Amino acid sequence: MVIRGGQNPKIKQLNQYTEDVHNSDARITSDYGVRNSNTDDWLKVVNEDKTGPMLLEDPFAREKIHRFDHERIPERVVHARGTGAHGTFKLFESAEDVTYAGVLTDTSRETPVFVRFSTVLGSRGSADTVRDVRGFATKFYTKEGNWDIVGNDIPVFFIQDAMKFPDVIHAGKPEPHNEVPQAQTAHNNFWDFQYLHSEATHMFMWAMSDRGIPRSYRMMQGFGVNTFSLINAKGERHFVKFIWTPELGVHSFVWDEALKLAGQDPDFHRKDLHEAIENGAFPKWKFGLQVIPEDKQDDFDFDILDATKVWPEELVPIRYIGQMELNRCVDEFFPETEQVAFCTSHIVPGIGFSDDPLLQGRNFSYFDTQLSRLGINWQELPINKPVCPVMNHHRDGQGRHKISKGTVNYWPNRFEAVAPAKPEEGGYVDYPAKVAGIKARMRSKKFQEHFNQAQLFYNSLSKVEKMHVMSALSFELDHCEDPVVYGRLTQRLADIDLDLAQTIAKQVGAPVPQESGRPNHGRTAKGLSQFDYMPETPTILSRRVALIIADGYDAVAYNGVKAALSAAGAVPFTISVRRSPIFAAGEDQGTGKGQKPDHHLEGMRSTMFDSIFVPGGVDSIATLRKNGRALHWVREAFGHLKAIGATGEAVSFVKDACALPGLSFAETGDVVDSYGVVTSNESKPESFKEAVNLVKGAKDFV
Ligand code: HDE
Repeated sequence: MVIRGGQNPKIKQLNQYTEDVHNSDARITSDYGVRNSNTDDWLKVVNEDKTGPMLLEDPFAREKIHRFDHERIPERVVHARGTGAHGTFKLFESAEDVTYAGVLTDTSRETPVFVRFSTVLGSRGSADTVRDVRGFATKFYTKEGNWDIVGNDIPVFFIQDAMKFPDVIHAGKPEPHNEVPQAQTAHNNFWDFQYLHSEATHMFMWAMSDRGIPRSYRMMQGFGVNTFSLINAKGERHFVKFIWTPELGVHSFVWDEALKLAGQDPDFHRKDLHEAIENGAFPKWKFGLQVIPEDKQDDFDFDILDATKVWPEELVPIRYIGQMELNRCVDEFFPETEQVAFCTSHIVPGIGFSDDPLLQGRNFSYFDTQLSRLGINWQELPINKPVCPVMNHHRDGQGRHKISKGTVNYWPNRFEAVAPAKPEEGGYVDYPAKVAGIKARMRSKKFQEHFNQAQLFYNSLSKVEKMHVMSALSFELDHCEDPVVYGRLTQRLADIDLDLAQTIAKQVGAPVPQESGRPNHGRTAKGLSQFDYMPETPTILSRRVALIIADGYDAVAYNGVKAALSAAGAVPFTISVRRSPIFAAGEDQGTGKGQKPDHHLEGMRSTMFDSIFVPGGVDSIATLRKNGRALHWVREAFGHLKAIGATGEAVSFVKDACALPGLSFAETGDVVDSYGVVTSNESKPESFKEAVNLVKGAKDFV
């Protein structure tokens, strides 16, 4: 059953524009309403053979072709590939000490939201699982107007000043001469730029970490990145950063999985979000604030307006005050996910900007880009329309929907019609910040320091995360043919950590740096490693587990594990050699119903699942042993550090498939946990529970 969650005011508003194609007795009409009796043949002058020239006068044919010719709008210049969902935001603690924004103070409210997740560099048809930063853009439809947090899954950015944005994006996008590569940072121009802009060092370390290849949009953090401000009822200002932390914990792929999935299932993340929501496993994020009072803004060794820096949690703790749940998929992709338009400049009373030079530029850019994507009346499109009243003297422009009745369209007017709101009526009041200075193209002194936090980030990673950064950098630089590019970048790594630089230099064939550019300060901070964001209680919720069987499988083990998985909220899939029914040991193939698998072994790959389980059964295992793809499934899952369960005859099958010298699984019938593999020679209920617990063990999902 499809669960349609979230009957909030925004959904009710959208329903006015929604028509149900399936439950309608309507007939096809032209766009001007005339019923159409033939949608397949263009009007022609025909001879006896029923052939002849087509007539341009045919309004139905021309309308159909014209509509088709104009279906495409420009894709987003960045973040073109994405997917979205509706949900609600609920506050559990009022932040009235720092803001008077209703959405952050009224704990009785449920604010409708729309979230769009995205990659950055790829075009609209590119793969989901590429190494890239992920966009995490949220539109809150508040009672005081729309508020957008247009964030990423990484808390810092490549550049400090918005004027550099076209350069960083040109350098990352496909190269101009051959439009290669698609959705990749692994090329000369990207790394050339990174070296030439030392301010990008911190961010590229994040992008090369596991954060660049999230397991799911549901398992990543979101950061507003820029510094905004909050104003409270007393008129005091605090600087603020916004943070989303997922209830499921922060998890990633290993690179080999991500690479393979990009070909095997380019829509993996899109489908993952959709399936979870349709199955009722609504993803949730805690919403947090990091707040700095105005008079403390100079207390740090970094500039709090510099978007290439984090505010370490030890210095500025995160205060979680709310929760967002995504509970409804879109009805149609284009009018909702493609036409949704975010603007950093969309803020509501009680929230303000800061002088963060990246934010100031973004405030200009987002509105501007919507003009070329959607036209001047883009805020009237259903998905962008606020749920509160919108009234003003703006008029006309392409695609205007609204009809404003009356004789005046300016203010002031003799009727005093549609007047500005007073502050007590909720009118937006700008914070009276003092500004003085000279006109100059400059950045503050603290903006010049670019390496402290790159070191802090690297130092704070676990050993395995550091290894992943190393292999990511070696992969990327191996794809750069220009020795100037990989040689220079390797030198840059010595500004972070000498061991890192030397390892990469050897790997990619660059001159090996002998000295650190600057000694590693050795400091660490919490909240940077993904291990700091394991779920509070390990959970298997919404994880995909493949049960691999063939004819003659052990039904007790199969049914036991399947039931245990479903009970724990995981999603079991049965995979076999064919998709027609499979018969259990002892089941009569003539009279038995068999078990219809969800997929066959060739249709899917182990990469599409979080864990696999192989029940025993003499004949089943004999068949799987002879099946190269089945062996590959198990071996590949093992290589990707996934939890594997096996019972009975499957124990030795799994052991042989993994074929690693020195790896010993218990042959005694006891349950063991060895390299993430749980086996039992008997199909005992404890082993099913153990298998489920192992899958839950968050360590196996890092
Ligand atoms: Fe964006 N960015 N950006 N960006 N950005 C766009 O706006 C831009 C930046 C982010 O799902 C564009 O509507 C400039 C930081 C997301 O629709 C464009 C600068 C962060 C999305 C644009 C930045 C982001 C965009 C393209 C440097 C993380 C997708 C289409 C000053 C905090 C939103 C569009 C969606 C999209 C400009 C930097 C996140 C061109 C000039 C930093 C999640 O306006």
